[in-house]
Amino acid sequence: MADIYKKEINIQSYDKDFLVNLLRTMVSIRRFDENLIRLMQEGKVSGFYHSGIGSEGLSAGSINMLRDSDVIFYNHRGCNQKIAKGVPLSKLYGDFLGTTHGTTRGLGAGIVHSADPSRGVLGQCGTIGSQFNIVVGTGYASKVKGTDDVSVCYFGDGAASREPLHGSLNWASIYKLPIVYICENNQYAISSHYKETHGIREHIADWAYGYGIPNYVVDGNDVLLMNEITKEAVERARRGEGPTFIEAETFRHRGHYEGDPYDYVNAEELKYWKEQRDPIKNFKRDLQQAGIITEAEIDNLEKEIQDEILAAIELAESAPVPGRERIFEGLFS
Ligand SMILES: Cc1ncc(C[n+]2csc(CCOP(=O)(O)OP(=O)(O)O)c2C)c(N)n1
Repeated sequence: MADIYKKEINIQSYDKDFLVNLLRTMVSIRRFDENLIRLMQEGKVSGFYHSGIGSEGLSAGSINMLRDSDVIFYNHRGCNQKIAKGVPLSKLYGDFLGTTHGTTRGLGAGIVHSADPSRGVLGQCGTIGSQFNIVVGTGYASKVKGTDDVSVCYFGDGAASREPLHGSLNWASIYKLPIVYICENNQYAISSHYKETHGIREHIADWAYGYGIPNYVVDGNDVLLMNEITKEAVERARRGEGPTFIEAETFRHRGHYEGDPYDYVNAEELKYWKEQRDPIKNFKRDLQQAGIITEAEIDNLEKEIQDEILAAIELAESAPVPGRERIFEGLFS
């Protein structure tokens, strides 16, 4: 059975800049998302969008220790992860607006195809769970090249019900690959609760136990706890000791996609996660209670981030859409 990860967190033992940076990342992620939804409502962005509001702590806490040469495979709710890995906000907006400012320079990226190899963001696949196969390749490449680069693979509870997870865990275990598996368990895959669709004993992380991989369940909305567990897993991978499986518990504040009525979720439960378990609200409270940051400093940070976002949107929007000469770009004859 998976271990429930617990650690005494003394907020005073962290450096103030480190803590404020975590808060900055979380707030940037949320404001990015809210402003993107606004652009959708204004008719400027079309297609499906899977909002990551509610799980900012999970992404911010598990990426800040990574280097550019460490690779992440984000999931379809993964703007959170791309922002935490340092992909510029304007480039992500460019991907949604379809302009040449985007990471794919307007070739139709949306949420699942943006890529920024210089920061270890290699892109994604349309079918959920495809990253389980690819991460074995990047993990193996680190081993063959003799680097200590780590690959971090994000996926939802729904994706975890797909069979490629098992092949991936088996290989990662046999070859002691430097991979950190992070299951973002927000409990639902579209409208199915994970307990209805998984043959697990209790936790999804229990599966990794069967492959001899250290496995933990953690409160993914506690950014510092998330940071501690991932740091341990990343250090372990860098030392050549192999993969770790982290199941991070969270909840999405919005429906599966923008437009989903979200009526399959109990209203009281949703209210509880929004009011009691919001990662940003709770972290702000902890920082203030510990005397690390004042309300005025938080207000300034919020304003700075909103200005940054508006400037990013303007930059992305003012770029042109790609011309038809790009249509064959990237195709082989
Ligand atoms: C192989 C495959 N099956 C189904 C889909 C359609 N689909 C996209 S997201 C999704 C639910 C994923 O749930 P989960 O992994 O729990 O992530 P969450 O949306 O809850 O964050 C499904 C069924 C897909 N993209 N690929």
